[in-house]
Amino acid sequence: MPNQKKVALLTGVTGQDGAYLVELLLSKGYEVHGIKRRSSLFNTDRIDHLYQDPHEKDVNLTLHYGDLTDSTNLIRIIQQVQPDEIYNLGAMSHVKVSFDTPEYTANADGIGTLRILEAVRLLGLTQKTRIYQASTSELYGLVQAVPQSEDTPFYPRSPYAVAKLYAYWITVNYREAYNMYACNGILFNHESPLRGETFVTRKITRATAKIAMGLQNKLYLGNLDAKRDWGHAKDYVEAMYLILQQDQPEDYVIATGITTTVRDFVRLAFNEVGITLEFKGEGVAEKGYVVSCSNPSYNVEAGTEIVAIDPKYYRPTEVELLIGDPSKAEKKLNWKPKYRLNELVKEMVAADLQLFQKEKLLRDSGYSIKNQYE
Ligand code: NDP
Ligand code: GDR
Repeated sequence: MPNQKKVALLTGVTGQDGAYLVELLLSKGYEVHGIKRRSSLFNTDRIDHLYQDPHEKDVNLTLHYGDLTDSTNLIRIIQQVQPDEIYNLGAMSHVKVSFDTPEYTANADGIGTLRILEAVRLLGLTQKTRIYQASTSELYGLVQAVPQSEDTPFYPRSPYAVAKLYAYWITVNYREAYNMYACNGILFNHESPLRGETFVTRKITRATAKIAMGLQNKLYLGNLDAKRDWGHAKDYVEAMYLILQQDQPEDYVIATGITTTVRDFVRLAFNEVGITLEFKGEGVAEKGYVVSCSNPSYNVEAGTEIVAIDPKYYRPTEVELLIGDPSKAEKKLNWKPKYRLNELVKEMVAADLQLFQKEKLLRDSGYSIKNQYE
């Protein structure tokens, strides 16, 4: 019997979106291949629950070592896997860090996308393999118009966004030049309990849990005025899948259409543990004080300063306002986000409270615990 299963190849399989997308594709009966980087520590935490022993029969998830900066490696894997669909999620995805590593970011996020497209072309797979490119609302950068749609001009504001701009256009160019099914999903910020710890939402929900449990004193943040259109990663990987199932390859904005400040995200998170916060002062001097704590098990006293600004988290050039217009996706993909922001925050805080139970037990039993701040 020939293998009827669709075959998908993911870069960035160990990241937040990779984990949710693998789960979705396995549930749809795909054979899934993922590219992971070699690292000195295990880096498959987010997908370990989906891991299958390669010695077993009917294995549907296979991991390959690789890197977006290595074309020969990509060509070999794509040749071996012969994917029906490639989801290019791999990237140096932290905007602030891209100012520290601009050349590497350009290589992995920009040229890495070219390497995937070229590999598919060189291997003669242009009519077989569909390609999803993880484009981003960071492309809009300095506000030109709101809400931002597929027609809004781009004005990138970081080495990350500039690299992703190249990736966006090379994807469009290969679609037009070689008649490839290659699409950009222009995704606005999406979060989850699996979100990397140094992105602002997860940094906030982790700190909320740790402060409530007495494991941390203060949360240091940068620009509290930035506004983001935050959705749930689970909803957004559905959109990625749908983008590759259409008759025609097109680019889509994926967003909720609602924007919120970082400051309000902080308030929402602390509300989850019964702490009401008030912000005093402006800019660098701005501080968040506990007004009241209604949860006796946490006992965080009124008047305590638990949020403060550290200018080291400011970016040389900031993206102040993002709010997406998802109407094309709603109409053509029949996609709508299922999660609201308050549900997302609730899920993230609950997961982090759970995560730090072990740490609290250890601390309460006299063991010293390591702190990881960012
Ligand atoms: P993560 O940072 O969680 O994951 C990034 C993934 O890329 C990780 O698996 C990482 O591997 C891998 N990676 C990094 N560098 C390389 C490289 N040189 N070669 C191969 N793999 C590499 O990001 P998300 O899951 O949140 O995002 C997925 C994609 O979507 C990214 O491209 C991101 O830029 C983009 N995006 C994300 C949005 C969001 O809000 N989450 C919004 C719009 C776009 P490792 O685990 O080893 O570090
Ligand atoms: P972003 O996400 O840059 O939008 O990129 P991030 O969560 O890092 O920042 C969002 C906003 O919060 C402000 N901010 C802080 N950010 C971080 N990380 N840490 C802080 O302490 C802090 N204080 C305030 C930032 O200045 C910013 O305005 C994410 C990534 O997933 C990208 O890969 C993706 O393309 C975009 O979302 C859409």
